[in-house]
Amino acid sequence: MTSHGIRNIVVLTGAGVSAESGVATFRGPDGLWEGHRVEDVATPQAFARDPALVHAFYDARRAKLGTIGPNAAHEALARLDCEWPGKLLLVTQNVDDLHERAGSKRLLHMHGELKRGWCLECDDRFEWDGVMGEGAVCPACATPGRVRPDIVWFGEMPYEMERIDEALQRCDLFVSIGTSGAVYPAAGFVQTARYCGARTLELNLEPSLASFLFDESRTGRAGELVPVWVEELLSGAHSAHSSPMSR
Ligand code: BJW
Repeated sequence: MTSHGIRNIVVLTGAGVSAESGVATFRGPDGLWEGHRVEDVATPQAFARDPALVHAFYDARRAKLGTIGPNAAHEALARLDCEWPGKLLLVTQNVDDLHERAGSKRLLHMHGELKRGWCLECDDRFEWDGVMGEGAVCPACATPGRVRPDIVWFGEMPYEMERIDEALQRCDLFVSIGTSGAVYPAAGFVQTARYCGARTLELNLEPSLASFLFDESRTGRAGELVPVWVEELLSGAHSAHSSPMSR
């Protein structure tokens, strides 16, 4: 066991962790893309109806990655990854690459990645940089026009659910950072972790839809809260474990 009996940690991040890097969140006041709700562009039906629109949405966001960088929250989580001696899994709902650019290694992208493509002709998945657009040619089978962003849209199964579920079942601490708790299955992770006996901590700009499910909620900017929490944890002073809490 490591500090205060915490050994296994699962961290879930959402759009709020990248907000201070200049990435728009989905459901805030700036949560629209050229007048479209995310639910209108992030579905297989939207892609079938208007592939040019959906490609434009993802091409614009992929292009933006080159103009932004990780912030203090990404860096603190990378420090935790490097220094935490127990098990750690960072599950991000984000499709940007800011966690890996900060240095996180024990990371998975449950909603896919902007910098990956998926060929609907041969089912191969591959790295993708730059514009994809409607005419993209699959690097594996050379078919044009059948490549889509490797992103998990509404109604599709998120990646690595089995691995995430196993990690949630064995974790001692579950921490949710910068997510509204509006989208399942990620919004249900806190319940799985609690049910399996983990302590639960939320770090968010404002109380989320799921705040009442957490042992402790701290409100503020991720760039400020996350480095403080990581320092507490690594120095053995983590309050979500050491202070008495009601459930
Ligand atoms: C800050 C901050 C700062 C701001 N510091 N904090 C009815 C009931 C229940 C479920 C369903 C239902 N009908 C359909 C469903 C299922 C559906 C779903 O949940 N829909 C809801 C809308 C109701 N889910 C799915 O379809 C998923 N698949 C699925 O369920 O498969 C079946 C299954 C069965 C059994 C097991 C497992 C699966 C797929 C969901 C795919 C989500 N895809 C998207 C878009 C693609 C990625 C992309 O284009 O980027 O993923 S939607 C969008 O929402 C994106 C995000 O990853 C996701 C979550 O959003 P997030 O990250 O929480 O962002 P926001 O904007 O909502 O919140 C930001 C937060 O940060 C806010 O709280 C701010 O306050 C805070 N913040 N600045 C700290 N500086």
